[in-house]
Amino acid sequence: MRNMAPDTSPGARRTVDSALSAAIAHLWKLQSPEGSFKGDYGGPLFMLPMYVGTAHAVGLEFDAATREGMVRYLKGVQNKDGGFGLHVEASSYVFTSTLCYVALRLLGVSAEDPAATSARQWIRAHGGALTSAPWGKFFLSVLRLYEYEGLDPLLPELWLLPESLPLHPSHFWCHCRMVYLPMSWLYGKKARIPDSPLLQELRRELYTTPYEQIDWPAQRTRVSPADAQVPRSVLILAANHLMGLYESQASRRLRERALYFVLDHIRQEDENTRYICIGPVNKLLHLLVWHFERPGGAEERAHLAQLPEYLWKGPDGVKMNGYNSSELWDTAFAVQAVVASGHIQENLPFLRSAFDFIDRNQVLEDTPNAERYYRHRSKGGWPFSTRDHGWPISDCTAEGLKAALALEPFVDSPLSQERLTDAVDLMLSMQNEDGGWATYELTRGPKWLELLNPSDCFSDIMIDPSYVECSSSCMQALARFRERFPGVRAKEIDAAMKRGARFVEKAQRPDGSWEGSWGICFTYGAWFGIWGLVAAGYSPSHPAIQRACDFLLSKQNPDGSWGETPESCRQRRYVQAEQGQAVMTSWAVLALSKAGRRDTPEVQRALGFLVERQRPDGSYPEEHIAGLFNKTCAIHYDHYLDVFPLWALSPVR
Ligand code: LAN
Repeated sequence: MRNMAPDTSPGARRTVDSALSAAIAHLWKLQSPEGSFKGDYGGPLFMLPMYVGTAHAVGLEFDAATREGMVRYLKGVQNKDGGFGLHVEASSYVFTSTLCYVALRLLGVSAEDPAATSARQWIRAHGGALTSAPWGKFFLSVLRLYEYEGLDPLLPELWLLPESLPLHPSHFWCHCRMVYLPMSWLYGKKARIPDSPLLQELRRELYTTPYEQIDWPAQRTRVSPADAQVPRSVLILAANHLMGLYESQASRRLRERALYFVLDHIRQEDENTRYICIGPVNKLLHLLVWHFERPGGAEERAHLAQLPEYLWKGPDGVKMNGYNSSELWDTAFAVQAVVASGHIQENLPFLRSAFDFIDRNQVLEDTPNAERYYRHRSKGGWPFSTRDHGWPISDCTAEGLKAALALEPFVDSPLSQERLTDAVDLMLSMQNEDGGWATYELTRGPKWLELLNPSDCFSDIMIDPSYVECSSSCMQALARFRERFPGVRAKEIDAAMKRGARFVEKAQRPDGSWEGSWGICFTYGAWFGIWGLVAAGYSPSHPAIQRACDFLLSKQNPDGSWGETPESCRQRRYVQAEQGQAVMTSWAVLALSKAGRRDTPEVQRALGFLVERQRPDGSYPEEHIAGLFNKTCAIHYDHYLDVFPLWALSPVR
């Protein structure tokens, strides 16, 4: 048996302490001049090819270095079988294989290039582009590489339905709503780019039958098993059939009215976000919309000006980031980690500059005509990236508030009580009836709307339900605020905390775990679950917390580490990585430490793993991807390795 007693000898302590100092020194080297942390936010493999396709559609040429960087990136993420995954660690999908193939060809790679040849072989062996998940077929239609009759209808008229119907898009999760908004405009117009010799070649390359002979309507229900992550329900099959009938005799006047309505909402989103848009996909689709609606006009030019915001140049090439940045989120965590380390005085200039970033990026007002454009209020919130982006998120608001409060004693002009209270009011306004918090808005639609998920490859995109992560962050922030301002919103906060705790307890599985939705997966969930309950006043001896610790300990590797893969989220059960991961180990350490187990041999062993893993310069070697969305798509958070081990090594209690 190994000696499990905690090693608290002076030598061992120094190791943790020196690792901590090295991690802090390394972190500040990455701070941007604005005080924030900006990083690579790649991972999904449908974004860059959509970017390239959009650029081609609007006639935007890349300089040689960018083009070469994109090709290098795409070739680097190609799977051994020739295809491309939904994300960098996934098996090949027809959706992303087709789009990446098209992107390579549009970027000037010849059809005979080995990367193109193997991708084409994989695509053709899987039925060609005809079996791609619908977003791929949609994009190909705009590029004239697929026919609109081969798509299930994306009716702009849905927006004209009575708003009281759950089917009205205003009830959808904002990301879903804002992607299908411009899609419905482009579909309603059957917009597509002019033909060209290259497109003719691509139409031959992507299909196993001659393009002219394809029975397009018959392709609507076809999807490769490689792409079909979410089986189509009877409800969506029926809905698509009905919408197909409608589309064949749609009234032109109604279509015009619907398109007018949709375009107005597109314009409002552009203005609210300074042409950044809520996410990467609707950003590209809006650019396409304006390109077709008013070629060369002011809107298209404004969109083009913000387009490079989404590009990331890394050592592996040029990719599209999954958001305009993850700056606020990363900066808020970095601040909290360093404050938890206790190394505050010697790091004041860095912390102050991070504080200024947080200060400058709080959203100070609601969007104009919020109700009309189905927007929740915004005042007081923090977004995931920057104020310009403008969409506050419950947990980003919470983490922004926590960071601002943590720095309050150390800055010259802390945030006013009024601004802090605005953040609290926003969080209170976002608590759902079930006691939990969703991402950007209140839950607006019933659960059964998920049966209408038309994407095949993303799960849980239709509504914005309560999540353990968002709920925990909000509860932690409310608890911190209550400590600081005991008399302010006291009754409301007390009630919110009780309801929040009930939600978090209910979300816990019988085995003591929480399923994470935005990080991988159960270690991420455990961190939020335990921290949320402790914020609500649960003691470490509470059975829910004990169960959570037991679950974590049952998954610890012999070397003290934890490690999961994206399969944990997709399969919704703990899937061990082949070796320990520093980020997941850190989440587990943070969870167990908050549960009063810092001094146990298990946690000490985990700290030993983190110390061992660290490079002499305080950084950590690359490891598995750790972020995720919609159960199936992983996304890379560049600074998680710089922040979470640092936080875990800190004497947090
Ligand atoms: C994000 C990024 C941030 C993330 C957190 C704040 C970390 C999370 O706690 C709440 C959800 C949120 C805001 C989130 C939701 C889904 C996003 C927007 C993304 C993962 C970034 C990209 C992704 C978006 C949906 C990608 C486009 C694809 C669709 C299926 C619409």
